[in-house]
Formats: sequence, C-alpha cells, structure tokens
Amino acid sequence: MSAPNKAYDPVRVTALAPAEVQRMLDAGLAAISGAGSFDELKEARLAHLGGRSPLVLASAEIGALPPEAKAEAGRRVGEAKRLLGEAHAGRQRELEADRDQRVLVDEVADVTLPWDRRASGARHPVAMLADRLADVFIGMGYEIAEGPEIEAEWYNFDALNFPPDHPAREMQDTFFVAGRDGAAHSGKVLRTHTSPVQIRAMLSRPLPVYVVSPGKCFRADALDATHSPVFHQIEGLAVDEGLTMADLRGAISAFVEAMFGPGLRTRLRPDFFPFTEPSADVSMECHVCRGASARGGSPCRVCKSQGWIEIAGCGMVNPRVLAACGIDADRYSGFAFGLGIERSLMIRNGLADIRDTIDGDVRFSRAFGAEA
Ligand code: FA5
Repeated sequence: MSAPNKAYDPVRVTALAPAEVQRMLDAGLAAISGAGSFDELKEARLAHLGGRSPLVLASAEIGALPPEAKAEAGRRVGEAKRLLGEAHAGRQRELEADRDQRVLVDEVADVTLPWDRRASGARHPVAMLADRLADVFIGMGYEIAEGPEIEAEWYNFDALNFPPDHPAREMQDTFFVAGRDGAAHSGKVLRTHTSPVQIRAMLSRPLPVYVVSPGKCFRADALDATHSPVFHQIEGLAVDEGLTMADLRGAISAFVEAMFGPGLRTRLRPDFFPFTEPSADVSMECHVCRGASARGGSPCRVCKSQGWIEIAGCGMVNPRVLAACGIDADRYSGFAFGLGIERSLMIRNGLADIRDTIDGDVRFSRAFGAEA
C-alpha cells in the first residue's frame, strides 16, 4: 500500500477514479456472464475478484487517498465488488441449472427398454457335459486328476503298453511335437487320449486310486460329421484290492443311470486296448427307443435302429501297466474306461454333426441354456 497522500494526487488514484472502477466492473461482468463452464467462471472470478485482480489491487490504494476521498472511493469499489460477487453467484447458479438439466437428459434411464438385449455368455455344452459327467463320479467318491495336453510319448504310449510299432503311433493318427533342433520328434505328442492320466495318477497317488479325468485330446483325424482333430474324453480309473469286471460294470451302469435315467441295460463286448486286459467296448440300450427299433419297432434315428449305442472303451488295467507304475499286480487290480464327450453329447442331445460343437455359433450353445 502507498503512503497516505497529503496533497490530493490525481495520478496515484487513477485506479480508483469512477470511470476506471466502472471499466473494471464492466470487464468483470462481461467475463462472468461470458463464462461458459465452471472452469471459465473460476478463471473470471480469479481475474476480476481474486487477490491479484485490478479491482482488489485498486482497493488497496484507498488508504493512500486523502480522507475526503476515501469514503467515496471505498463505496465505489465496494459496490463494484458486490455487483461482481452477485453476478458470479448468479452465473454459478445458471451453470449448475444447465448441468442438472443436461444430466437429466444425458443420464436418463428408459425403464421400458428390454433389459436382456445384450446376450449373456453361455458355457459351452461340451464343458457343461464334461462337468456333469465328472460330477457323477465325484458323487461315487472319485477325485479329479489332470495331465498335460502336450504329453511325453512315454506316458501316452509306452507306459500304456503300446508296442513301438503300434499303428496308433503312426503319423496319420498322432500329432508329434517337432524337436527344437529341427528333429522330427521331440519325444512329445499332443495326447491322443486321456489314458496317460491313468499313469500319472498311479505314479503320484497313494493306493487305492479312484480318479476321473476330463480333458482335451488330439488326433490327426479329418474333420467330418463324427470326427474332429480336437475333441474331449473323460477317463476313469480305479485301482484297489479285489476289483473285478463286475465293479467296472457296476460303475458304468451307475454312470448310465445318472446320465440317461434308470432302467437302461449296458452291454460289454470284447475289444482290444493294449493297456487293458480284458478289454471291452461299452454300449448302452438306446435311451430313445429303448431297443424297440431293433425288435421291429419304428426306426430310430439315434441308434440307427441298432437298439444299442456304443459309449466307451473299457477294461481291467493290464498287469503290465500296473507293474510299469510300480504297483503289485498280485495284490491290486484295476479297471479303466474312456468316453468321448462330444460323441456323448451327440447321443444325449440327438446332434447329427460334431462340427456344431466347434463352429462357435452362440445360438448352438444357447440352446443348451446359459449355465454360469
Ligand atoms: C481310447 O481312446 C481309449 N483310451 C479309451 C479307453 C480308456 C479304453 C480306458 C480302455 C480303458 P478310442 O480310441 O476308442 O479309445 O476313443 C474313445 C472315444 O473317443 C471314442 O469312442 C470316441 O467317442 C472318442 N473319439 C475318438 N476319436 C475321436 C475324434 N476324432 N473325434 C471325436 N471323438 C473321438
């Protein structure tokens, strides 16, 4: 602040002259009324009413005026500040009203719009069936076991008693993983079935073993209505003292009943797998015609009027496999079974083409329900 003027000095008080105060007031009012946003209004307030604004700086000069001019200058500046303050408050209210109006329009919720327009995802029917199949066995006391999809050839073939020249090892059936140095074989394959998980379970778990293992498998099969190069199986394995084919049959019947309802007969016919002895293929009575189509009833699309549907491969664990896993085959015996999940889905839901399960068309999945 300047020292009080003894003599009235018009130069020193130019800032407080009525025309100058009026000019500052007009500039402030114009800035405030022209502010189009809260930020601009804040800027206008700081520029015209803030501590370093011309009006506030000028008011600091009032003390330097001769007494006879102080009161009048004080009133003039005070009035200008009051008017600016009022204009600021008014503009603030206008901007707030604008904003509230915009929010009402922009954020309006039309409660009449359909709430389910955005399709919710659905789990894939193959994944749902795999869980359901596993649940049936978990209910019987089995545990879930897992193994890698890129599997050592030893687990996929050797430990399962596949001889070195077994046709399943041929390039046309198996995807071999190339070696790092360009070698044709790395000793690894994309597992061709879930049976290597049997070996992993027997090597890593204490006896007795009761496990199921759902998972992805790979075969160099051409894609057609019933084959896919990538598909799923669920494997079951029980190793305990005194297990027989009757236990295997009981497990399979319980499983068929849980999946397809009571009263369907099951049938085991001799088959061959290197890792089971004896081996069998499992069929169940057709759950649609209950065998009637094969007894002269009307034709059945599901079992192709055979009356039976093949659902799995199975057998008693080959003692050589038990031995490869360090299990005393004189004391323990085991049974195992393996079932294709896509094929089971096709049987259960009357699908004609396995390709529907891999096309990724959500309309297909949705037909099975959007289970979370
Ligand atoms: C096996 O894979 C044996 N590991 C099953 C087994 C386990 C036998 C334990 C004994 C004891 P198989 O090659 O038959 O068996 O295949 C089993 C099922 O996998 C078939 O019945 C079929 O449902 C399914 N499957 C096989 N290849 C394909 C494919 N390319 N596409 C879709 N499903 C397939």
